[in-house]
Amino acid sequence: MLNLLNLPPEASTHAAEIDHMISLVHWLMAVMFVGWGIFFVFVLVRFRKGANPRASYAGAKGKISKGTEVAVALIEIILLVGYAIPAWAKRVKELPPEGQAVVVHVVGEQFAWNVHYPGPDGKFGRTDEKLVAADNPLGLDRTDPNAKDDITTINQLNIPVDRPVLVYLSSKDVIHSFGLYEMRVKQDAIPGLQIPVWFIPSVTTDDMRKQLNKPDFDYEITCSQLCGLGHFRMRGFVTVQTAGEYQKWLDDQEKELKASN
Ligand SMILES: [Cu+2]
Repeated sequence: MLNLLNLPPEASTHAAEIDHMISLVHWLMAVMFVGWGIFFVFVLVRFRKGANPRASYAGAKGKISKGTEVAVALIEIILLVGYAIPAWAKRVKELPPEGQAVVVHVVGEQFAWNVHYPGPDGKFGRTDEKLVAADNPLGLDRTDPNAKDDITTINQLNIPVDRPVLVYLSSKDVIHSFGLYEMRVKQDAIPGLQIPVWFIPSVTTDDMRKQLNKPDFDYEITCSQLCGLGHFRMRGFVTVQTAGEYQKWLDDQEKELKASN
């Protein structure tokens, strides 16, 4: 089924589980589509006017229809209780401990993704909407001691492979949706709320390029919620790196920040 669905490659530890669920739901839909289709044709023939000049007011008497309805309901309950609810509990309700995870803030706006790293001190600096300007889209208060080393990027999220990444999502204007297809991550970004979403990337960008044999492949952040006229160009990139490469990237950002001060 998954081959037929032609889903993007899997690049997070929970992706296979999500795909398994998608596959099961599609199998159920496929069986029901074919089943109901056959039943529809059967009914057209069986109850044609020529064979039934007078309508029957009693309705169907067979047990098959009730049996199928119960079976479909049971399968749906199994999918919900056995797969969807446990997956939700594990994926959404439980967060990785912040000490182990890479924590970033991502703020959507029309039409870009602002990324905020806490810097070497691990503390996010204060942000204030009054400070928002063209060169400070996050409204970061650089006079705050915690903000001095904070790294910010636009449309570029660098993360290390095989470590939990905990993203706190919010939005400056309208509802956006943070979609990382290869990671099987999708979460709305809502103004006034800070919503956590987490995953463990399992394949670096370089390895994925080799795997797909596409040297210019990049993981993307897609806005998955129609958010305005520029929605189509609200597109960011995710670079999944080895621990060493990621540390080097952070150091480079830090150097750049110091140089600009
Ligand atoms: Cu958007």
